[in-house]
Amino acid sequence: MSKQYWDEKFETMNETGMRAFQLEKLQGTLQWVYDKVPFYKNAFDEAGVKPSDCRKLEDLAKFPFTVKTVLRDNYPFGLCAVPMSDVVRIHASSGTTGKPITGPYTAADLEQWTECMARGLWAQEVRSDSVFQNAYGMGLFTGGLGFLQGAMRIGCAIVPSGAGMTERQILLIQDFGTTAIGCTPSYCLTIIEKAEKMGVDLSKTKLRTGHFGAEPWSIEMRTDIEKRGHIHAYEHYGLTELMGPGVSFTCEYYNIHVNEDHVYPEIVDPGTLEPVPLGTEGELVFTSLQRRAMPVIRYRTRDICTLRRDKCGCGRSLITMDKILGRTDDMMIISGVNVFPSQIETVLMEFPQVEPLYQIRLSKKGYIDHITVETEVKSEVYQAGQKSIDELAKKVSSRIQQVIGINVPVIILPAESIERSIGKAKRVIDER
Ligand code: DLL
Repeated sequence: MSKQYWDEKFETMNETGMRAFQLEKLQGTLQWVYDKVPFYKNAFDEAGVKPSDCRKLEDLAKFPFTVKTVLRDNYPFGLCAVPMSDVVRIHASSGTTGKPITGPYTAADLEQWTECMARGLWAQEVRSDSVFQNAYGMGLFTGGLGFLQGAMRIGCAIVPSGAGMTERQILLIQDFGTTAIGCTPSYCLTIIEKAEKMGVDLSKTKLRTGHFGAEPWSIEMRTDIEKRGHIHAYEHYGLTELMGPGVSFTCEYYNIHVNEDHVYPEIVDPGTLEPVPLGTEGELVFTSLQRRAMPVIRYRTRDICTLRRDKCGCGRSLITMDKILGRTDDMMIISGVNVFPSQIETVLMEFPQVEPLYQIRLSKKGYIDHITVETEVKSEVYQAGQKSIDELAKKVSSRIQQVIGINVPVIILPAESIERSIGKAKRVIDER
């Protein structure tokens, strides 16, 4: 029988032990950035704090936040704490606006990242006899190589298919006996849809698990993927600024465990920026505990989330985070109501006739912001004619009104009109 945990010591450490470990690493990291990175020295001095002021974990709240613009302003290596001779890899996030965010790693940073990835994949049934099809984008994006390293560490057979060429992905699943696939959830849906069109029954293949992440997705979408793909859908969360994927992972109970011996999480109220108690929703903030090339201190992720320290059936004591509700950047304020795309997705997915292919279009009519939801539906609805299309659109719209409290016109688009995702799906089209 194979071991239950990849790294039992840390995955099942009691809270007192974990906090002591975190404090020691945190003190070391604060001193490291203070000594090595002028930006942090200035920021700490300005805030009137010294690394030695951090005597308990709660003292971290005295230290200033780091925000994305700081990373952009210091592009490419202004926040790097080691000489280039100690850097062995540089990743970057594509970033939709402006310059990318860089992620340099020392050899030790890479090693830790690999361990975090192996830990997550192991918790998700990946073993040395697995065939892992890695359909994350390979390259500067941290997804591809992050999953490659973790799967390599476990020693499974890796199929580095990369993102795209969907028909070929399906052939590989069939011919290579893929048991596990890694990609974004929206790309998995693209693959499932293509398999259905090709008449390939995925339940007849060896595929059993999916390892999804890099974008928000609702529980309803996860259920849809599990049903249509005949797999257990696991999740990974992470960001380039911290290491990439490997920050947290789901166990068999769908709880998202944070690798809190490597990253220290906090939730702050996005308005007041004060830390909030466990169980309260807010903005997720992370401090790296062990990285050397580019640690981040109190990095505001803009991801909206809740942390919990509930007992999990898997036996891991690592703190858990809820599914990400969305990013503060993606939050729309419609008629004074805060709405995240994932909330709209949840309502859409209540309707079995609706495909998980949708877009939210924001436009301006005069001074007023206007929102419409465009979605594709199952072929039966199109075949039944315009009347049933209109009826469905009305029903979905009134359900959105009921659940979210705003009037959102729903437009049913002809089949194949929404672009299929191979990476992170673009849900919001802002024409304002
Ligand atoms: O997306 C790293 C990653 C790759 C994670 C593969 C998981 C799997 P970035 O491109 O820097 O890094 O984007 C980071 O993506 O702040 C979240 O807003 C979002 N994100 C990542 N994972 C999830 C998830 C990678 N599981 C940003 N659920 C983050 C919701 C996610 N959002």
